[in-house]
Amino acid sequence: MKESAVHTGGMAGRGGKQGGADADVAVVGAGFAGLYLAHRATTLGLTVVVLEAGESVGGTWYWNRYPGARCDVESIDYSYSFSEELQQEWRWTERYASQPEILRYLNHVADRFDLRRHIRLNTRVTAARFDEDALTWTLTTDTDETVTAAFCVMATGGLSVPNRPDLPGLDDFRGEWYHTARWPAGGVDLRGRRVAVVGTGSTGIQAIPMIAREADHLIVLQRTPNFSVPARNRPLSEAELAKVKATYARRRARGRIAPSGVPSDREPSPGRGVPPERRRQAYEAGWAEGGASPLLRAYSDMLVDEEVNASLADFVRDKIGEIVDDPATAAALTPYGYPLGAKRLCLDTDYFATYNRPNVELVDLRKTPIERITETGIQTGDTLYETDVIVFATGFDAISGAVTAIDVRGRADRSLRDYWRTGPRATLGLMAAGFPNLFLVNGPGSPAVLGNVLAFIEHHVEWIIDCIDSLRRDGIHTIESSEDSDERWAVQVDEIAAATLYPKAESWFAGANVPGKPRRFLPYAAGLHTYRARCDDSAARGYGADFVLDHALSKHAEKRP
Ligand code: N01
Repeated sequence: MKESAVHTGGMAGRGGKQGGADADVAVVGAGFAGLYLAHRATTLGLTVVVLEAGESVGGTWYWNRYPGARCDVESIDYSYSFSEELQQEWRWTERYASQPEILRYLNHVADRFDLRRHIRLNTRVTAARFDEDALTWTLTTDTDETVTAAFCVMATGGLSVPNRPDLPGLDDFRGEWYHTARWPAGGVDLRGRRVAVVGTGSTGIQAIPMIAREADHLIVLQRTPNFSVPARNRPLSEAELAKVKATYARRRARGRIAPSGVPSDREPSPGRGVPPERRRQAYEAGWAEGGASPLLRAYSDMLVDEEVNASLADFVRDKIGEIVDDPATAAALTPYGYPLGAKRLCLDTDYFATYNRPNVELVDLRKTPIERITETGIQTGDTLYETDVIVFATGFDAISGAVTAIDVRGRADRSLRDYWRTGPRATLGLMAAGFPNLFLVNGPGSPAVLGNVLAFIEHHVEWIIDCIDSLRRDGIHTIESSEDSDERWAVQVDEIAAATLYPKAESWFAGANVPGKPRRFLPYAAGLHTYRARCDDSAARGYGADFVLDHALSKHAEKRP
């Protein structure tokens, strides 16, 4: 067993109720959230241990190294805003940063703020158990190391547990297969090889054009066609960056109160009643500009009004027809049956044009589903597609999957997996009943993934650490939600979603992509601005309106002689 680091200072070091713990705060995950948690906590004098399964910091940007991986929110916004010095000194090279560049940035942050001393790499947390006597969390890891802390924060990422389809015969496959979220660090040489990609979500749509350039032959196996719009990625000029940096703080402040966490210069008005020709002009301008926001925010009612949404969906369908040469392939690639944006809108570089290449073939799995994997390829209803490499771009057990992958036990041995069996729920998306002092970053019931995740992460980290700091100053040992408040919040999240077009798609937002996962729309869809105000109000009122404070301690104290 490795020796646990012993920290001084903070709550643990001051010999309070939770004084025997290794740290005040244990953090699971060293991605964007985990790094900022470590920084924010230590700045306030708390001690922190961050446990990370990967061999480097980076979280999702460490694991997702597939060809073409890059962010789909502009780099200047998809980055930390907490440090003016950091945002002034870092230079993003492209409008949408690539995975290697984002990983370099995260490593820079770890060094710049001296965070590595709090982080244990190559350490996967397998279980977390609340000790009702000591009022501490004990985290067990795959290295046999244990860490105890007064507070535990799950910074495990909303998209970190790969969803690999359970296809019969995969073990017999004599070629190689990879999930995009576990792409080998050294890359995969696809030159001269036959490659099959399963899945056409954001990941597949980024990877397919890159793989097509390298592979001898590429077969794309598509179950559901997706809406995708041009990213129009490009290098960022010095002049452009200087302009952003001159007023960066103001831009960030606007992002913090924007519904999607992405700052916008204009407030859209409703599209209903706008003549079709004017709408089309707006869409043409958005298509030319590139990115999701110019189209999704062309009108304020885009995600609530079916008719307005259909006008944009038709526009994108027409574009697909114009780009793809073969009419049958274009038809197979054209999405129908769900509103645009109800699944996350994909951004691409040459995705649809890739199907004009002679070495690329599209298989429509709605007509002939995959039956099995054979020794040499993929067998659908009528054809065996022989291949050397299979790439699964099949997504994630999203939002709740990384937390339930850990055996989390709260009061009276309550299992989080069991508690969430009928659907993940957590008050304000931050805490689940029976799990005192356990916080979730971007958990179910928070905006989670509906916009600029960086803005959501920074908000959660600040709220959580400020909460811990406030409890510490007030001498409160535990905070937790109740089943009633979890359910009330989940109902509110459902009601908000029901007023939008989101539930009209079968998506991972509601767990639809993982067989057996309970269906419940997980993200809070009323926007970051509303959510932030609600969380701030809870804090301003001392947390007691939403959470139970010190309950464990008093209950425990009553039992004491
Ligand atoms: O996953 P997805 P993703 N047989 O679930 C198909 C973020 N992200 O990794 O739609 C055949 O969207 C599935 O088909 P269907 C971003 O938030 C961000 O692409 O279920 N096919 C679908 O086509 C994104 O939304 C960036 O019918 C199967 C695909 O696999 C989220 O990650 C980049 C199948 C999965 O699509 C997830 O995107 C990339 C099966 N058994 C990703 N199972 C950035 O730019 C699944 N599929 C930041």
